[in-house]
Amino acid sequence: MKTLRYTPIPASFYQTVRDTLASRLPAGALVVAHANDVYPTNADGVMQHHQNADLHYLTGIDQEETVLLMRVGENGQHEDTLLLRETDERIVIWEGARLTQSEARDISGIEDVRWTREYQSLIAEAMQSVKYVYWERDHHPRRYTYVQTRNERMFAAFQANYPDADMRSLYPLLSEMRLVKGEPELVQLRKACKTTGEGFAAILPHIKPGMGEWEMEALLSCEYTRRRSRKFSFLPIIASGADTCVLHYISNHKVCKDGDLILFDIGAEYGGYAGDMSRTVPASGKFSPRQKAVYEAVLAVHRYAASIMLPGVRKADYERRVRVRMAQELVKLGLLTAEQVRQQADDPTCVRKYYMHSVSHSLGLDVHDVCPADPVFAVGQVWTIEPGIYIPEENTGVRIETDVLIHPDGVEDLIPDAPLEVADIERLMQG
Ligand SMILES: [Mn+2]
Repeated sequence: MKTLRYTPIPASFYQTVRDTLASRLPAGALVVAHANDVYPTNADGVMQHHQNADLHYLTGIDQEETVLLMRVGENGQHEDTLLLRETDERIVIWEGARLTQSEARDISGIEDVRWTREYQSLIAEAMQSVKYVYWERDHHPRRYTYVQTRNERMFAAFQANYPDADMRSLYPLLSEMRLVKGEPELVQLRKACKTTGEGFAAILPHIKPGMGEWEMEALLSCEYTRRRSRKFSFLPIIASGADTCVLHYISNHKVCKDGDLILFDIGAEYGGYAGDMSRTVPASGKFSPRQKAVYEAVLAVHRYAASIMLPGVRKADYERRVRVRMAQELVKLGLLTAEQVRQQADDPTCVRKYYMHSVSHSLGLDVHDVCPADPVFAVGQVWTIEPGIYIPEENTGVRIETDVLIHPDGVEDLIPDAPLEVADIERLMQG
């Protein structure tokens, strides 16, 4: 595809996704999903476009102002229409090529591709026979924003025009579908994860005391971009010294010092899919005995978590068991007393003093991907595993994070190229 940096998923996958969605919708349903807006900065500036994940999942089209309309009939039959931003010579000269109708057809597998100016008339025509309207909504449990998305704005405009329409959300269905990854999605995710780990391993030998966190960010950006990633999958955290204990540190402005730990929480995107990895390394290339003890404790908890992430396990129970394991390590490190832990034997929430986040989130088109209220692990799901111990009084924070795919008998590490063991990290940094 001449306009894409990445190799796209075959159109047959998106056709299957739409078939599955339609088979779960009642006859008489209309599906509406809009692209995300291009967000403004100031003056005539804009941010890099980031596609709506549901629209990407249903069509593969990564372009602003795109709309998917699906009309569902009996027995899961469906007629799909894709609306594209009309391209013209002026747009080609100033912004570069946009998808032609035939390119969009090839990517999405949708035969009926039109320009967006037909949107209102197509909606009006559909509404003569439609019984239910399933709109793209985002009900992620941790979503919080003042900004109205394009889908929300179009939803409000639609409701003003059709106040009696039976409006429903696509979110429950799509989040259930997106949680289990299809084979073609795994190709993209593997590439995102491989890029994330390989890029990190490539810069590790160059890290020395006196280096700026921003310089490490620059090296990583180079390694990711040359592997055809279009951006970091989230703002990279490169935190040295005391800031290893700041969970969402992103200013990356300090110079790392001899004796510091450096915590990387980084990811490359590929084809819209996100990698997400954390590693903690000593600036000097050698862990101090205490740093090594904390590191080994986090690694032990990481191994334990990976060993109990099995199909059929409730995530809430998994998180609780990881806290039980973490409590043992915190006692060994002298951070909690055995007595404190004994009082909360079933669920030692006292670990939150040093380990305050959860251990896993799902991963896919979004870094914190779709997640039902009470998820149960299943084959084909992709999760992070990221325990951490943060001791501000010692300027010591360690997080170790891998991305894993759940198989029937256990998990597969999707980032095998980034070192995990103390000896491997030290060898790579000193070599
Ligand atoms: Mn993560």
